[in-house]
This record gives sequence, structure tokens and C-alpha cells, in this order.
Amino acid sequence: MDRLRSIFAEPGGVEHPLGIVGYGAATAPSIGTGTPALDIPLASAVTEVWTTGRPVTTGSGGGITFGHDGDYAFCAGAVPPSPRYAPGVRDAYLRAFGALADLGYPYVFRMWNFVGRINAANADGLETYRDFCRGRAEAFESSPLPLDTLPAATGVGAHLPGIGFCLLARREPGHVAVENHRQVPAYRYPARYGPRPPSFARASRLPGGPVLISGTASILGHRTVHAGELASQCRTTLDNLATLAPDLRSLQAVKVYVRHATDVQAVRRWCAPVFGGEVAYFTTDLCRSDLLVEIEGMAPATAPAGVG
Ligand code: 3EB
Repeated sequence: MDRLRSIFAEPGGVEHPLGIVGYGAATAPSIGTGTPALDIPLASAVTEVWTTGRPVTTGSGGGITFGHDGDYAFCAGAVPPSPRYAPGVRDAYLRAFGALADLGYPYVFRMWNFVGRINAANADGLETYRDFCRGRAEAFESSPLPLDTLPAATGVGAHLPGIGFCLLARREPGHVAVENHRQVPAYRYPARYGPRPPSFARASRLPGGPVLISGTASILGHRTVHAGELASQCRTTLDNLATLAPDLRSLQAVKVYVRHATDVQAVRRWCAPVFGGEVAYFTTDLCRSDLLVEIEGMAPATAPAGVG
């Protein structure tokens, strides 16, 4: 079956993994070679496996690990705990872009970033998330990708210092960056959110249909709404998601990130009836200190009329 999907499973349980993300690491975000792997300390037993069902070629070098199948590539890297992250993030992202380009998969359509101490100040007093965004923006500006192909993204905390990230890319062009009319594009956020805006699109639509939806939160325009109010943040987040994926029940690979462990039960109660498929819940800090919940997922390709 030649279809990109993510499965919450045991690492050995899926044939032909493109890449594996484990969320139970006890050490700083790191990569594993052999089978391309990213290990993130989020105190969760969940393991996420990306596959298309096609045989995979793997490799690594320059601190980057990757797997590719002729159409799709997964690639992961890590930045060690640092007093300031921008230079290391820029270098690691450029190494990842370089590796993907050398392999023949230059079209990055999805990325995940797990940033330790995400809301804490770095050595210069800049919030670590903003420090990270600066390095990522520098990497994107030295790559020739136009704004209408920016990847979808998730940017959340990790339980130990350091940054781990992974990317999905395609051999062929044609993915489209999708924005949400309820929100200012993140790459146009005003400077009050940091020296460089976040480089990502609200969703990424692949040719043939599947839409990979970015981490989505209680933001309208560029502002956080309902600070301190869990239920309203959940509602606004689900409404923002529904703008991008009208049928939330069909969303796959849903991951829900909740800032406070004590809020997970309530978030589960509100989200469980909304989503049809399996949902993984994580407790971790989020990229703005007033955000309480963030949700991502993947809308499957809809069958063309008259087929199936
Ligand atoms: C937001 O909408 C919430 O920096 O890669 C969501 C998804 C968020 C991705 C990122 C940040 C990122 O701005 C935060």
C-alpha cells in the first residue's frame, strides 16, 4: 500500500518504517541511526511510526538520520542543550535540508520540533522558543523555498533541555501551504512574539489529497484567546482545526499536547467524542506560556466522486 500514514505502535511492529519517533526517552532529545529514529523525553509510552508500506533505504551522516522510499523521506536531527540555540538550530536544519536535497527529496512538507525548556530564558534573556524560531528562520531564508510551500509544523516543549526535530519531505513538488482565515499566518506574526516569526504554514496539502495539519492552538488573529481558560481554549482550538479539516472525525494521527497533567482528563473528555481514530495525549509545555492545549492531525485523502 503506497500511502503515507503514521501508526502508534511498537517500533518492531510496522514493516518498512520511514522513521520512528519515541516519546519515552529518559535523556535529552536525540536521534538513533540504523532505523531512523527520534527519541523525545515526554514521559509517554507512545511510539509513532511513519510508513508508506514501501521498502525503505536508510542512512545517516552529519548528525542527521534518514529513511526514504522513492517518494517520501523522513529525516531527524537534534541540537544539544545550549545557552543559545539559534546557531545550532540553523546549522542542524541546514544539514537536514542538505541531506534531503542530496538524496533527491527537497520538498519539505511537515516538521516537528520538541524544544526543552521552551518557555525559559536563554543566556541572553530571550525565550528559548523565540531563540529556536530565530535559528529556524535563518535556515529557511538561506534555502530557496517560497512561502507558499512552507511546511506544516508542530512546536512544543520536551521534558529535558535540548531540541529534537524531524521532517517529512517529498521527491516531487506540488504540496501546497494552507493558511487559516481565522489566524494571521505565523510567518507574519508581529515582532512582539520574537525577533523572527515562526516559519510554518497552518497545514500542508499533498497532491492527491491528504492534509497534514499543524499544531493548532487557541489563537485568533495573532493573539492567544482565553488565557487561563481550559474549556474555551479547547473549543477555539477545535474550531480552528475544523476550519482546516471540516470532518474532524476522520482525522488520523491526532496528537494532543496539554500543558498541565491535571488538565489531561478534562481535555480527553472533550476531545474523545470529536475524533474518530486513535488519539495520543502528551503533557508538555507549549510555545506560548499562556497556551494550555495544542492539537495536530492528518486529514486523509477524500476518494474522488464516483470511485470506491
Ligand atoms: C501557533 O499557532 C501555536 O513554531 O513550529 C504551532 C505549530 C505553534 C507550530 C512552530 C508553533 C509551531 O503559533 C504554536
